[in-house]
Amino acid sequence: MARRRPQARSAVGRTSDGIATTARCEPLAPVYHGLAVTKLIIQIPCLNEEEFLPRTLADLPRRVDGIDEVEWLVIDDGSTDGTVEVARAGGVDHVVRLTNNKGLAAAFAAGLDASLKLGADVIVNLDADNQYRAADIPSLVAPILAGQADMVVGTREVRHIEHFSPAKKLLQRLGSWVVRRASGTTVSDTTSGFRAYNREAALQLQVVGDFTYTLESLIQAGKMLVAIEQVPIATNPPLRSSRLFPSTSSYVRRNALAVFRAYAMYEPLRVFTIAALVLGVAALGAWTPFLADWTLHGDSSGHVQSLILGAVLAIAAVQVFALGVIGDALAGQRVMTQRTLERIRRVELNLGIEPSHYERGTPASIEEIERIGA
Ligand SMILES: Nc1nc2c(ncn2[C@@H]2O[C@H](COP(=O)(O)OP(=O)(O)O)[C@@H](O)[C@H]2O)c(=O)[nH]1
Ligand SMILES: [Mg+2]
Repeated sequence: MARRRPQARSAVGRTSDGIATTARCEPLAPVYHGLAVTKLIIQIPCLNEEEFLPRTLADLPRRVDGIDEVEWLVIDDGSTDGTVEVARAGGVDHVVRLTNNKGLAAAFAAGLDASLKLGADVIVNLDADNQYRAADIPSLVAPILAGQADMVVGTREVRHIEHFSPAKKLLQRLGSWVVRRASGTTVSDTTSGFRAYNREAALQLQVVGDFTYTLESLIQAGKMLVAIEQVPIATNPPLRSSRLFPSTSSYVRRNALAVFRAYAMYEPLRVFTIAALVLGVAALGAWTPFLADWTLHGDSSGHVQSLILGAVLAIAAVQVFALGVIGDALAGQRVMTQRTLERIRRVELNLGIEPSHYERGTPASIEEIERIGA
C-alpha cells in the first residue's frame, strides 16, 4: 500500500476585480493514518561492528506479515572500522553516519528521527551483535499491528541467561523494579534494547541521557501514558562480551546511576522528599538527648554538639526538600519542552525535511528479495 503524502490543498478563486488568488481551503492531512501500517524500519545502532554486523543483517527479514515494506537502517556512530562498508554490502536501505562518536543514546535518537522522516510506521531497534533473534520481530510488532500497543519491549527471561552473573541478575531485577515503579509499567526486563515503536510513540520520545536510553525511554513512555506491552523473546548465544558494560561491576555502577538519575529526574518531588524525611528524622535523633533532658529534668544546658548536629541536619532537610520542589518545577518544564519538540517533529515531517547525516544504502532489489524469499 503506497503511503499518502500530505498535501496542502489550495483553491483558485478570483477577487472582485478579477485577480486570481489561491487560498488554502483545507487543513493539512495528518501524516499518520491510525493503524494503516505500511512501513517497518529496523534500525541498528553500531559502533565498530564490522565483525558481527554481517551476521545480524543476514538474519533480518525483508517481509513481515501485516507490513508492506520492510527497510533496514544502520546508524554508524563514528566507527573507525569498516562498519558502513559492511552495512552497504549487507544490503541496508539507509545509513545515518554520525561524524564522531556521540554515544548509544544519541545514535538511537538519530535513528528514530531518521526512521520517522523516512516514513516508518513501525520502528524496531536491534543490537548489531546478533544478540536478539530477528525471528522474533513478527511477534514484537504484532501488538502494534493489532492496535493494542504503541511500544513493545522484547523481554528476556533474565533468570535463565547463563552468561549473566548472579550480581548482574540481581541488579537487573532490582533496577527493573525501580524503573517499573517510576514508569508505572509492568515491563519485567527494562534494559532490553529489542523494542518496537509505532509512529506515535517514536514522535513523543525525547531521550536526553547520554548513556543508557533504555531505562529513561521506558520511564518517559510510562509517564506519557504510551501503551506499552511486552512479549517474551529468546536471545542468541553471545558472540562477544558487552561493549556497553565491559565488566559486571561497570554494569552495576552505570545502571545503578542511570536508575537513580532517571528516577530523580522524573520523580524529583518524591525522591527528594524521602531524602528530606530521612535527614529530618536524623535531626530529631540528634536533638533527642537535649529534648529529653529539657522536658524530663528542665535542664536546657549542655548537649551543644547534638544541638549543632541536629541543626545542620534540619537545615539540610529543608534544602533537600527545596531541591525537590525546584526539580518538580523543572520536570513540568521538561514536559512542556517535550510537547513542543513533538510538535516540531510533526511539522518537520509535514514539510518533508531530510534526516540529518543521511546516506542512501544499497538495498536489495525486489527480484533479489523474491529470490531469497526472506
Ligand atoms: N551508537 C553507539 N552504539 C553503541 C555504542 N556502544 C555500543 N553500541 C551499540 O549498541 C548495541 C549494544 O551494545 P552491546 O555491546 O551489545 O551491549 P549489551 O547488549 O548491552 O551488552 C550494539 O549494537 C553496539 O554496536 C556507542 O558508543 N554508540
Ligand atoms: Mg548486545
